[in-house]
Amino acid sequence: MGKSKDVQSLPYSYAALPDGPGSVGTPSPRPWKKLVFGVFCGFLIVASLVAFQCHEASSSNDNPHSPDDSTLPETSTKAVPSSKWRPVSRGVSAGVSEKSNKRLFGSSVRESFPWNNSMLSWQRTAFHFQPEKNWMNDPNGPMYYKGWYHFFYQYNPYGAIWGNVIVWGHAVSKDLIHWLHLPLAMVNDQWYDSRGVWTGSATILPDGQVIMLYTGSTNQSVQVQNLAYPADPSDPLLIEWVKHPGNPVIFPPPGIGVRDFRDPTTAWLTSEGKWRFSIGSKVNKTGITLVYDTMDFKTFERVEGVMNAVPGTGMWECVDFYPVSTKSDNGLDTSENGADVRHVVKVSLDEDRHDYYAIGSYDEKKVKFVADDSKNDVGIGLRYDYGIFYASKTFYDQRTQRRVLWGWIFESDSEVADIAKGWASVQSIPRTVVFDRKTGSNLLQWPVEEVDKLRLRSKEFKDMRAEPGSVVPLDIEAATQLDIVAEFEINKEAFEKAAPSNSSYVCSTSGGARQRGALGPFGLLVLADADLSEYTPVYFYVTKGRDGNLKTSFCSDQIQSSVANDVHKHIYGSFVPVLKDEKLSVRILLDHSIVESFAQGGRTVVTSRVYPTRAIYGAARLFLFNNATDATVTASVNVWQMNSAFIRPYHPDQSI
Ligand code: DQQ
Repeated sequence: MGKSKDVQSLPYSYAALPDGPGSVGTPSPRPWKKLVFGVFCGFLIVASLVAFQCHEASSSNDNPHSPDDSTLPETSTKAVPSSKWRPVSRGVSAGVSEKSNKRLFGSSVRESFPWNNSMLSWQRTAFHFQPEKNWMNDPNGPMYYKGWYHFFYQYNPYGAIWGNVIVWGHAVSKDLIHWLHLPLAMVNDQWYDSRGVWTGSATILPDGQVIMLYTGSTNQSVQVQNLAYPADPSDPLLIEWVKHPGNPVIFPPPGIGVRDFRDPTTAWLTSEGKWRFSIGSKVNKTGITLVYDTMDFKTFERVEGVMNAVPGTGMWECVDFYPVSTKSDNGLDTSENGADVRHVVKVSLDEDRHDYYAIGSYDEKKVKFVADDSKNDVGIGLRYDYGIFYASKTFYDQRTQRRVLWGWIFESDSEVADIAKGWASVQSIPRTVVFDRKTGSNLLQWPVEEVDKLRLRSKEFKDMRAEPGSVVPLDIEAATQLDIVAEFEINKEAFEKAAPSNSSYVCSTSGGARQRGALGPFGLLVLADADLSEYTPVYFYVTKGRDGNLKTSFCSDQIQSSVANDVHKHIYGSFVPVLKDEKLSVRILLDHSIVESFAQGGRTVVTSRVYPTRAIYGAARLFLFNNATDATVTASVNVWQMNSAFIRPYHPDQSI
């Protein structure tokens, strides 16, 4: 019927490439349905909330489209602004960027929230990878070997903070979801890694041999590169590791700071048969990739110059370099090159703890990477994730011909709370990474398909209509372990009526989900309690430019996520490309304190950590919301309850 059809002819800001699937086929129109009972209930809630808002509405409303009668209430405890937090100096003094949570300072926030055991226990995730206890950070050396996925990670065996010492934890899985914890793979038992067995990558040679290259922080805190091998390559679990007797194999070269030389990549083959890899560094404020060649992983030759450099970006940690296919969604082995291949360089910026990537060309002869779009060069443009996601690493999964991405999701609560709960950090759901053949300018990330095996019962809410300023409860049995897939459409009249504007919408600074505009925000409230004293909106916000084109932002707002005063409360997000004829779509993996959200098939991803105190266990609820002033939103939402994954220690006598 009318409204869905209207949506198809809207002036999108992004045009599909001529042969892109975005330009063929049209979404089948959905008939408008009568209001469901839930919507009616929603209006009742809205009515009460609007009344509530009379007292609570923010007075700092400077958006001409935004009356201060937001549907969404403000929690009674104000968020502590980021300026009230200062870093803990532990990482920096050890020659690496700040790894721990910032600490609150200022007298007004000295007293932390009275967290109790039940609140803290609830935060532990059910299907994201975590060690049994203590601190974890970067993913290291992921690979598929003899029928097992191997995952290594930076780990403090002595506590829930970065420091003491960092060694390599190790776990294996048949499906990237259920994990067996193995003994530590490598500990700091040599002078060249006594201050830390830091990040590294695996390379599988054509004969099946595994080479692990990693950074050691020496007894003098010099960053050197080392080799390790499986002690018994016939053991599919690779339980024992030996360090190369000739370690360290590479020292910081002249002109490079001894604490600015870390995290070797997986090696790739050149056409001359040499193995090549990169190590991140910086010169003054310019982030750089140093390159080394080797024939035999015994002697190494520094390639003059750098593969790429971007001024002003600072130290590049955890560089990743890999090819993507422009013709297929299959992943490519790291050594692939040639026609229909683009290359990706990813860096983890020490300065702001975000992972940035660029797509471009790699010239093997000149040993140079050039980004396709210099404005979106590495470190200044696209990010994997606009929330919390750092020190990531991909590997080529030869079992399924896909490239899989892991990222470290750190905490955004206080270190005191981490110590109380006995653990800190989770890993992202492993994500497949492919080149977006529709836009031609970004990657797509998507949870590996094995995640779907955790789906239990589902409940579908079709064609839910959310009027401007409404909150609609989605009646599900429980709301803490969910896989949510939702699509949204806005009525065409609202687009036409919306006043064009030059002002841009920026998730982090435009007021969050309570700030109303003509065409947004709308989306879902996750981890909400029935009274909406706590809630986390994951939402779209559409604006109309002076050229008449629409621009869409995708955001996740932590401001009202918890009444606790000692957790970070940011608004994350970014622009998301929406092609002609595409509906707005999102998939959210909600797993206790982690909310991982993928918009438009994974073009823009936002991961956040959330620490509610009331919207937990059976009290957690899910709502559809539309806080736009003019747009009417039609949403279809499918919600699966998610099973817990088995993530437990391996016992040597168990059969595998
Ligand atoms: N983490 C490791 C370093 C790396 C950093 C130390 C990134 O090798 O640069 O734990 O988070």
